[in-house]
Amino acid sequence: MSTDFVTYELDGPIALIGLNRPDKRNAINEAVIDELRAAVHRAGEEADVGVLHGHGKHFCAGLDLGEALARAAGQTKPPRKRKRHSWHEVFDTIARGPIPFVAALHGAVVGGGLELATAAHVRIADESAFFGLPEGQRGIFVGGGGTVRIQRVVGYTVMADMMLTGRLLSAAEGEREHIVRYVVPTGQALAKARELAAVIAKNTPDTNWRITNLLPRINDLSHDDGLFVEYLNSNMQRPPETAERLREFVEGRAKPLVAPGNRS
Ligand code: 1HE
Repeated sequence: MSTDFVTYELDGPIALIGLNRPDKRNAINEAVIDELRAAVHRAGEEADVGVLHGHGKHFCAGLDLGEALARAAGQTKPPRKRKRHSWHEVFDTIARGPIPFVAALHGAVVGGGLELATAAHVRIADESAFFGLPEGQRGIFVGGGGTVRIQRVVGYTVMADMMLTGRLLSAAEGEREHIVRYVVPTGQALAKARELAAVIAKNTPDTNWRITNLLPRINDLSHDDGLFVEYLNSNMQRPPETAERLREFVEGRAKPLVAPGNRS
């Protein structure tokens, strides 16, 4: 499936989902969100891991400001019925859906682009990447889950600085603030994302689901409630694969863990 604004490719257990509106720097309008929703749902059905990336020179310039202007100028009618914000719904399906997502970031990762990136579980930047929240300069506010998701990643102090002063962070600064966990040379983010996605795809889907769905929810709970939910989780039925994996280790057939200093 490849639509106008979002490309989709299945490579074994990995679904590659690419923002494909390079002439507008992959700015997100409602059509992009609709195509992204379809791609993310499809990936959840047929892949074990998803990779988000952007075509062209930038990952994503955030909200389509032309569409935002039409709304701000009262040219679009308010909805008769209220429903869940489309960005929240789609980004939450990425963050808390059936499969983990890896994001390959380059160029501008700003506003809604950063909100989308932080919905992914593992984030890689190449050296061209920069991060920003220019909502203050545009007279708007984050609305794609950033108040919750970006704030939890970088903390209030960093987010307030980015929003109030318009400060842009380099790839290295993004790594320092936990926006990304890997920085690679320019042009190599997607290759690294595919490599890590292949590693993640080797975990059982059940464990991946617990990592992406249970861990962040427990993070929102009190100490006591967190331990209680962890206890309930440990009593949840496990797939047959779990016993196979444990047997592999007990019978000496599992691959040994290699400490970082000893990798060849
Ligand atoms: C756009 C958008 C956009 C580019 N909406 N059309 N986001 C921003 O405030 C970022 C705005 N964009 C930029 O600052 C720059 O475009 C970039 C730094 C990302 C890239 O610069 P550059 O020199 O490569 O491209 P450009 O020449 O600025 O833009 C190329 C075209 O893309 C141009 O259109 P053209 O018809 O004149 O060719 C731009 O108008 C268009 N374009 N970005 C619409 N964002 C749910 S709340 C989330 C709130 C936010 O996301 S706020 C952040 C908004």
